[in-house]
Amino acid sequence: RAQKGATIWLTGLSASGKSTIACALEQLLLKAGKHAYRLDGDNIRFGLNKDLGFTETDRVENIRRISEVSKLFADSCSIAITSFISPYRNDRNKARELHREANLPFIEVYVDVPLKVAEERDPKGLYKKAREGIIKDFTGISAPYEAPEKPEIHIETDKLSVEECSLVIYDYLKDHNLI
Ligand code: GGZ
Repeated sequence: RAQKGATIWLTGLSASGKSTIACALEQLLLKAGKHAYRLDGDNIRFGLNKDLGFTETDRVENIRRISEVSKLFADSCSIAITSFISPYRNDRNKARELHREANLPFIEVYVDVPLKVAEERDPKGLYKKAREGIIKDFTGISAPYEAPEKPEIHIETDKLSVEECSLVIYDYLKDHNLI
């Protein structure tokens, strides 16, 4: 039987590990011969969404467009892996609803890390700049992050390795007959 599609929706703070886990998961899926495609800041925020910034209105629109695009990938029998902060519960629920209406699986993954740990990692120095007020509206510092209440998968990236995190998602897909 041909592969079904699905969207794996990663959500979490900056520096939580979303992109790294998305890459590792994509590799696992490709090695298993599955179609997978990552949507992230590099291919969305610099292209389709380059007109958008980080105000609440812009983030809502960012996530709305990504929801529609991921749905198209899932509909084309690919596994879409999105890695965006997606800080608002309402926007993630709308993405879920969009998939539900189209009868496409939607797996919300809460990439959970304590703010303190994300701030210590600070790979791009953005938290430091946010604390100094150089970057405004920074998620976790000066803009909200609404944690998922009932995600399909909850991973704590300060407790598991990248490989373990990606395997948790991969095993979930297998167990639910999605790959
Ligand atoms: C949060 C910001 C901001 C502000 C720039 N707030 O760690 P990164 O650098 O590589 O990932 C973050 C990315 C967040 O973009 P998203 O499209 O995922 O956000 S959202 O879902 O909320 O629309 C960070 C960088 O962009 N960045 N300014 N103010 N993150």
